[in-house]
Amino acid sequence: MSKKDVPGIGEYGGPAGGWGALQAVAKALRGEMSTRRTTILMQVNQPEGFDCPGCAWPDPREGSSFEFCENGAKAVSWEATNKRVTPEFFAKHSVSELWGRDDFQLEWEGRLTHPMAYNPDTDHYEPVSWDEAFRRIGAGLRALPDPNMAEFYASGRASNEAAFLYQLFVREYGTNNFPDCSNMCHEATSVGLPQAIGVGKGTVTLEDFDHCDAIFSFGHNPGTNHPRMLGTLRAASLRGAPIVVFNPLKERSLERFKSPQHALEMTVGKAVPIASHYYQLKIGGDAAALKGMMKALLAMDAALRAGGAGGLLDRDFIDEHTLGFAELVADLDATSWEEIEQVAGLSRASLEEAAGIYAKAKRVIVCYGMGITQHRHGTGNVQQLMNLLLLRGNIGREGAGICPLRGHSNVQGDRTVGITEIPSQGFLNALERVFGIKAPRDKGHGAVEAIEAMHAGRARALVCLGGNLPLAMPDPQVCFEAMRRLDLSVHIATKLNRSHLMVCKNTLLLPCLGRTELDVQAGGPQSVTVEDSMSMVHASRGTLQPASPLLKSEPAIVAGIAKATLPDSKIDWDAFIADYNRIRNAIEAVFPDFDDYNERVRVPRGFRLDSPAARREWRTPSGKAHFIVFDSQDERPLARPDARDVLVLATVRSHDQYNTTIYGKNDRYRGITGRRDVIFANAADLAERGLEHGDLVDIEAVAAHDNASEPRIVRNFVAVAFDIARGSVAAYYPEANALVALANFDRRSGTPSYKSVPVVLRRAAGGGKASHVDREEDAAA
Ligand SMILES: Nc1nc2c(c(=O)[nH]1)N[C@H]1C(S)=C(S)[C@@H](COP(=O)(O)OP(=O)(O)OC[C@H]3O[C@@H](n4cnc5c(=O)[nH]c(N)nc54)[C@H](O)[C@@H]3O)O[C@H]1N2
Ligand SMILES: Nc1nc2c(c(=O)[nH]1)N[C@H]1C(S)=C(S)[C@@H](COP(=O)(O)OP(=O)(O)OC[C@H]3O[C@@H](n4cnc5c(=O)[nH]c(N)nc54)[C@H](O)[C@@H]3O)O[C@H]1N2
Ligand SMILES: [Mo]
Repeated sequence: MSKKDVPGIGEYGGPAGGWGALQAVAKALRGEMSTRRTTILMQVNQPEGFDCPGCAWPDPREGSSFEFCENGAKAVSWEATNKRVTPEFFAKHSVSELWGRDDFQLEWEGRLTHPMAYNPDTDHYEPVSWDEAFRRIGAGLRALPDPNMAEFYASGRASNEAAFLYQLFVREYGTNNFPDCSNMCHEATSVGLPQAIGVGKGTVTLEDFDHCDAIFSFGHNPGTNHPRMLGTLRAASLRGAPIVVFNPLKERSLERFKSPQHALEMTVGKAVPIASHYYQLKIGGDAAALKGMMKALLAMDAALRAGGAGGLLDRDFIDEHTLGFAELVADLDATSWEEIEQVAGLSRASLEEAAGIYAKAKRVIVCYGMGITQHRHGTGNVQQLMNLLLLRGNIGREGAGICPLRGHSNVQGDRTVGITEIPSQGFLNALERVFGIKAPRDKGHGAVEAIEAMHAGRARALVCLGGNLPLAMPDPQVCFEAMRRLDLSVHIATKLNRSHLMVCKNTLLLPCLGRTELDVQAGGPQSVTVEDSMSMVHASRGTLQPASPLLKSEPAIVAGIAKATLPDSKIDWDAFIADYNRIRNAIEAVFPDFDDYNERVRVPRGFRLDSPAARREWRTPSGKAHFIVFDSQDERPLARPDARDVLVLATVRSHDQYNTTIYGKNDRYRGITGRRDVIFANAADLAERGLEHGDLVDIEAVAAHDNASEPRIVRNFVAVAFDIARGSVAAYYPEANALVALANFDRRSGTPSYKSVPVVLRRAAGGGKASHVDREEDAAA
């Protein structure tokens, strides 16, 4: 069957960006906002405006006055929509009825307007006053015999101010149970990098991209997930800097890009190529590929030195700044090329070629995303990237360093201000000193542990500062049940999502202001602050009239819960809410890096938090940077020993989604229209199984150590022949989450192995081909 014969599946011939992106912006806006409100797009990522609630890519220091992208426009219009979910809506629709709708339809209904409480007798959400909502939450939390029986989730949109107050309240209440979206995302970075270089964040600035001689990109899809990065990659490509991509899928935005910000390119010009080299390694092949590159480097270095020339490793840097080089060399010597080629799915010649590009470049930046972290050995993967950089001293100097592409727009800031289940003792001491509270010292729960505790009845209450926890986590079978077993669940949210429908005895839904909206408190209009992927902290101030007069800001809701839960609190919550400058002063009192916070954040574009590693100061116990050996090269998942014809599945994002938020059912750059029930596979892998493009297939997970009582199967997905490495398949998150076992995560960081699920494909029980497609539901483009 040819591609065009399957409904909703075709071929996208163009570059990333281009007119398609502009059309998509126009369409997203038409669908959601009045014309008056669309002018707010002019304020996205401007010094006087608000931070885009999309990705965490930084804003340029100067220049572009129109810093938003297609997917930023979708994120903004989705929040600034004219549609409303009112008490009348909930009176009309029971929770059971709403459960029958899909995730797209739930959020599409619009913004929440009123605090609501679930009534189990009627199966409806009913309006409550804020005071009553806070009273119920306070009573529920106080009723627990142990504060460690409550879980406090945070998604990465919350501002520094909201997140700081949240952790302050929770620690005064008495627990470090902070499952957060970082646990599912860059935790492998937060754990892996401090061991290697003493900080858990990236070390480069946006300006470094202007000076680097080569960029290596591992496992991220910028055209969809951080589109403003394409402008940066485009500039590097035009300068002639090689861009070397390691990705099992051919992602269009990594191949070529037509910038909507450049008129000539749009009208007559050609698209700019992005990748100079595109290596389609197997899913789970990164550690092997990196070991291959490093092995090749060592060989080249030895050959040069044998010939009397200086080598190509930075020996001075290695001697002065690092430990562990000899162990790394021993590990690379012990790793055979056969193994490397087999696991990576790349030839020795191509890895030597990549190593040659690396060796030739004086200054190298390595960028990476979820294709690196969401594996059984995600932490090990991150550390291999760092090893590669350390070999030539590619850190702590202009144009060189590591660049993790962070997820949510303020996920990095939330961590900085204390959302973590493993707080340092120094930080807890500071909280005690500044606020006179007694901070809990035990390690708290991360996301996997929180779900396990809820499922086992050890945790009885859950508060969610945003997000969609049970949909974002693996194993919906377990997560959904865990939610329903609680005594108290509280959701602070902008829009209705499925987690709100997993109700328990006492469930409250609290509507909050979004980034785009005016936040007026007793002391006047307030700004909040956020930190981007490159540690730049800046202010964000919304300007739109709130979606409902009843909305409260996230900091105000946290303060309301705190006052109702802790009548003897040592903290003056009302003073914090009247003027957020006071929250920032408190942050400054706890974290020395934030000195003069209120002054420095008023400068357009804000200030950069110090990164010692970027100055070659290593805050590790030894005071050195560390090469860290990963004594396998196999990050691939373990399949059940009896499983045959196993493929490795990565769950990925489409172009029309923001995590569990589905804007529409298209994935333009991958040629998909109006559907999400697809699995991308290599045509040869399909043929080997007697399948072809367009067939309906069932996908069964066959992970080892999975103790599911029922087989994990999703049914009737459409097989799509795609340019993807042999042995690798991909499907969308969250639809494919039913295949991911909660037990399969990186033991070092707790990050679920969303990108490495061993699966088998079978013709669907009923057989057949893809037929219809849900066209009416593609709200975006
Ligand atoms: N519009 C939009 N923007 C977003 C988001 C969104 O959903 N929508 N989400 C935000 C969040 S929270 C995050 S964390 C980021 C996510 O941004 P990304 O990290 O780009 O996220 P994914 O879509 O999961 O894509 C991962 C990429 O990894 C590749 N990959 C899969 N397995 C492997 C592997 O084993 N090795 C390698 N080298 N590559 C692999 C896939 O082919 C894909 O191109 O984006 C943020 N920005
Ligand atoms: N299979 C698979 N699963 C994954 C991943 C994957 O690649 N594959 N990626 C993982 C990653 S990287 C992440 S970060 C997680 C994401 O997990 P989460 O952060 O929990 O999920 P989101 O989908 O971003 O949350 C969306 C909801 O946030 C609420 N919201 C939106 N804006 C605001 C706001 O301003 N304030 C408040 N209070 N609420 C708001 C809305 O109600 C919306 O429904 O998912 C993880 N899950
Ligand atoms: Mo993320």
